[in-house]
Amino acid sequence: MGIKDYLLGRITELGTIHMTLLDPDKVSAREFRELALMVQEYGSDALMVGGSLGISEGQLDEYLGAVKDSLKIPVILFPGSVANLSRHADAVFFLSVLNSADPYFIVGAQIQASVLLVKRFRNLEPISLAYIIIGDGGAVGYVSHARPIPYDRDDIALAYAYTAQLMGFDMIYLEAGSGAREPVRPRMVSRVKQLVSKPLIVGGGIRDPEKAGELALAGADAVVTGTIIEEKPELIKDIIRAVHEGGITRRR
Ligand code: 1GP
Repeated sequence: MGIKDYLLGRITELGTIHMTLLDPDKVSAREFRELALMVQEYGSDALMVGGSLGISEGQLDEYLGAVKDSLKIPVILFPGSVANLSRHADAVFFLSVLNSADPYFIVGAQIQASVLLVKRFRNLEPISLAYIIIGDGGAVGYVSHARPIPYDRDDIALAYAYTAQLMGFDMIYLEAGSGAREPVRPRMVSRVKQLVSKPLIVGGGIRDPEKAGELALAGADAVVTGTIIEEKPELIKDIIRAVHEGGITRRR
């Protein structure tokens, strides 16, 4: 089974899945391995690997090569640039920053990456992803020249998300930015979810089980956490549980 089908299957089963983002620029190879195995044990549904700055292909190969054989959950690359590809992953979010003001981040990097995917990384399953930057935007918003959508403009987020669906993206990601002071608001998630049927991923600034559960209840198909596992790993088990419980409750 492909990775996209695995994710869709888990979403059907659980309502909302949890994905863990690990940024190789923020942790050592040993910490990366420990954290990856820990979230797998606690029931996170997939590992996303990437970051906006400071990651090379060689580093990705080293980090992923050391843990891949011990992981049963899929590894999905979440690239900050065309240099962030590795044959040791299972899939890649082929992402377009839809609300960037610079065409390079909407389609320019993607045409460069497409050639690499065809010629060098044929084992990576591409999953097309409309990446929509909200609120704070964080490093990714800055680096990708995004014009972040204000936290309270559900109407604009909905317009972007519906556009993404019409354009045929596999999945849609509402991103407040890694380490954002405030996550995407549940009201925005529920408004988007009312009109958009493609899987909706939400991440950025989620630091506790309550907020994670709220976003699942509001309609997120996947909740992503990254920073919290580096800062307070003791919370991650409850966050994963809250996401799954929120999803199951929503579907009742
Ligand atoms: C960033 O949405 C992810 O791309 C995760 O954000 O690091 O704030 O959890 P955090």
